[in-house]
Order: sequence, then structure tokens, then C-alpha cells
Amino acid sequence: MVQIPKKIILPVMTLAILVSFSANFASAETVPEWVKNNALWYGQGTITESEFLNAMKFLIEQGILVVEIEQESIIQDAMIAIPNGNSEMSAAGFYLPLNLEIPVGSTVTWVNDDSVPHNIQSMDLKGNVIQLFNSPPLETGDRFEFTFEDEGVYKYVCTFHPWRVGMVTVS
Ligand SMILES: [Cu+2]
Repeated sequence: MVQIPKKIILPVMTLAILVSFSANFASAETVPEWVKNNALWYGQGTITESEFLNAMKFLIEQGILVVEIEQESIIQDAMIAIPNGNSEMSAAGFYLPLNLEIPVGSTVTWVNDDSVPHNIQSMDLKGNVIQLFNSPPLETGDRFEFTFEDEGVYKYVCTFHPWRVGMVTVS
């Protein structure tokens, strides 16, 4: 049997900053003439960029141009290892981690670090396989990915070794 060293994979947190702009149409008619002229003059190269940006700043301060900033934390590279010995019906060989906790929108990658094939089949909370995320048989070293778009507790099982049930908690 091939012995694969145990790996510890840590999730990497990143902060995504989403900036969106929208016009406040109720006050769109209140864009003053000098701002309109600034846009024209900037296009013609008769005013500087900072003068043009001052006009944009004015629109934001007046609530004419609405800027929304949202911050969202996303775990990238969230991984679950199927460790060596996972196929054996023993107390060892649990998925690593057995319950992965991630924020909404994260992509999870399962990697088969065992010496025999496994699959990943989503299960409902009663233990029935459902068609939500379903991998083909994964050979040693193969990976399978799924992106969790909704909050919830998700279970999965390997149908070759149905005593191996794991969990992903999305919040
Ligand atoms: Cu298996």
C-alpha cells in the first residue's frame, strides 16, 4: 500500500471589497452646469484630472452619485482531504476536517489522499443521496469542487464506504 504523508491544509481567508456606483435619479437633474462643463473640459483636456475628480467628489457629497461599499469575506482554497485509511471501517481516517465551516460563496475542493478510489455524494439530513454535488469516482490525487451559494448544513457520503459521512456548514 502506498503511504501518503498526512497534510494539513489551512483555509485562506480573503476580503473581497465590492464597490458599486449608481445614480440617484431623483436628483439627477440637479447635476449643476459647472459639473457638466467640467466633464466636457476634462474630455477636451482643458482641465486637470484632479479638477475633474473634484466634480465627482461633489456629486458624491451631494448624494447625486451613490457609492456603496460592501465587504464580504470569502474562504478561498477551502479543502477537505480524504486521508489515507479513509476506506477502512475504523475510528481513524475521518475527513479532514470532518465538519468544514465556511462563509457563503466559498468553493470547497475535496482531494483524495487515500490509496483507493472514493466519491463524494451529497446527502439530505436523513441520509439519502441527493443530486446537489456528486463527484465521479476520485482516484488517488483527484480533486472535486463545489461552490456553496446558500447557508445551511450539508452532509455528504462516499457510496463505496457509506460509513464515511462528512459535513460542511455554510453561514
Ligand atoms: Cu470512499
